[in-house]
Amino acid sequence: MSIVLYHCVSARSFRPLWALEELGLDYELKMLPFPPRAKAREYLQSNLLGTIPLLCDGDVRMTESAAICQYLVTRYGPTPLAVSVEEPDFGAYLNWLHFGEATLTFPQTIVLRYGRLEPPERRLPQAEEDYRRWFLTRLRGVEAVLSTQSYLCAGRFTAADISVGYALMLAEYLGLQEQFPHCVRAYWERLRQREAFARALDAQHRAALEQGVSTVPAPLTT
Ligand SMILES: N[C@@H](CCC(=O)N[C@@H](CS)C(=O)NCC(=O)O)C(=O)O
Repeated sequence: MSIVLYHCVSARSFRPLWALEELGLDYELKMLPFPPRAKAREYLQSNLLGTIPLLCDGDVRMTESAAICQYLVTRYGPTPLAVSVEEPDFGAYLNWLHFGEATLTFPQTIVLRYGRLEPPERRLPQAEEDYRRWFLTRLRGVEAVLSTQSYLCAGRFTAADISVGYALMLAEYLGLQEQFPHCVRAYWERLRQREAFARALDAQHRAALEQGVSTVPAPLTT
């Protein structure tokens, strides 16, 4: 088995895990406690940033979750999960794929860090509130598209939906789902009904138990 994914329960590495399940590929899941930088120091030898995901596929090593999804669906296609250069929605596909991480996930990491992860004396309620609003404002772009279509682009479920879907999953851990616009909430429900999504949840749970790692989702780790 040549694909190895280093993963923490429900962290950004869930994106490639979900993509692997959608593709039906064989892979090895190596579970780490969160954050690995502090709780699995030996991992720094594999990824000096200490972040997850890390995907190893032969000589290929990647550490960006959206890029790994793009790599997997392109490298192991053809699959409807990828949008090809020839399709009219190729640009929209790349835009949503990266929007999921750069625009929708980044502000949530500020909410998480300064609202929960830092010790009480270092928390910043103003930053938490500002970036919560930032995230919800950016969701308007998703709402505009989903008010007229079921998926973000190309008329079908693609890797872009995995990228944005994980941002919505994280938002749920942060208790923001009540503030999702109606069509975004319906979209998120639709995504989580997917069999591959359920398999990914199951795979991370089983692997965590087998490897003696906490099953508490990374965003809820204190
Ligand atoms: N842009 C990267 C971010 C990777 C990242 O920061 N991952 C977080 C988990 S969601 C992490 O490893 N945090 C632990 C740390 O920063 O030490 C991606 O999309 O994969």
